Amino acid sequence: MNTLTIALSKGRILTETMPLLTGAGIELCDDPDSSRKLILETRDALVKVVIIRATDVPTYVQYGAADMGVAGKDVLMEHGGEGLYEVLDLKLAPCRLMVAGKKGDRRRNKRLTVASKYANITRDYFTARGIKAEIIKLYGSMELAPLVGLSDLIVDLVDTGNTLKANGLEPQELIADITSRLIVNKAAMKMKHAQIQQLIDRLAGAVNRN
Ligand code: PRT
Ligand code: MG
Repeated sequence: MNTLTIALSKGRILTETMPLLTGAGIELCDDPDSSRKLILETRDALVKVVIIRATDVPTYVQYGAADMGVAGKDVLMEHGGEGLYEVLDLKLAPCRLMVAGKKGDRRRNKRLTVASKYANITRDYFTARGIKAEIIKLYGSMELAPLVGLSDLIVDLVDTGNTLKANGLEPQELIADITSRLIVNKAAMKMKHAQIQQLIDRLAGAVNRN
């Protein structure tokens, strides 16, 4: 039997994935919320969990540093999906990836600027619609950009819509419905097929019971 490494990110992905892993028979030895370890052992000596930044999960899986991982569809779309399979919709952390702008402001400047941490998705979205847009890459607090004149629009995740509303913004166009997905390294899928398939099946069972 081979070792299996699963990449997860702290925050909502870890919180929401934990019960599914437990349902699939994988239990962590340490409490991930209090532990500062980046590699967590499980009760199964062959299965380890690594804790990394959400946007780094596809990269670890792509290069085989982790065999599998859990990432939001937003993060996967932005990464592009090279070197990995998206094998299961875990139906966790649902939200919408949207274009948003100042409330009531539907003007489209000739030179449109859009701020987002999803630079690739944003570029593809506007290009596909024949709209020339300058993309400004940010790493957080996108909602601020239109308020201080950095951009006309933003592309960001929306759940309740409260964050947009609190900043005088409104959702304007839906780019994609988002949930968390289970991803698997392409080579690992071949080399460790039986083990990985068994875990996928167990997780699928846990998703259906969730
Ligand atoms: O925080 P960090 O920079 O380390 O990484 P991260 O922000 O990528 O991680 P995390 O844990 O915040 O998000 C992980 C994944 O959760 C995302 O990739 C999404 O797939 C998913 N998810 C689901 C969300 C939300 N819902 C969400 N609402 N991620 C972020 N948000 C943020 C959104 O960016 C905005 O700032 O919440 C705010 C909007 O929420 P509402 O309810 O006010 O609309
Ligand atoms: Mg965050």
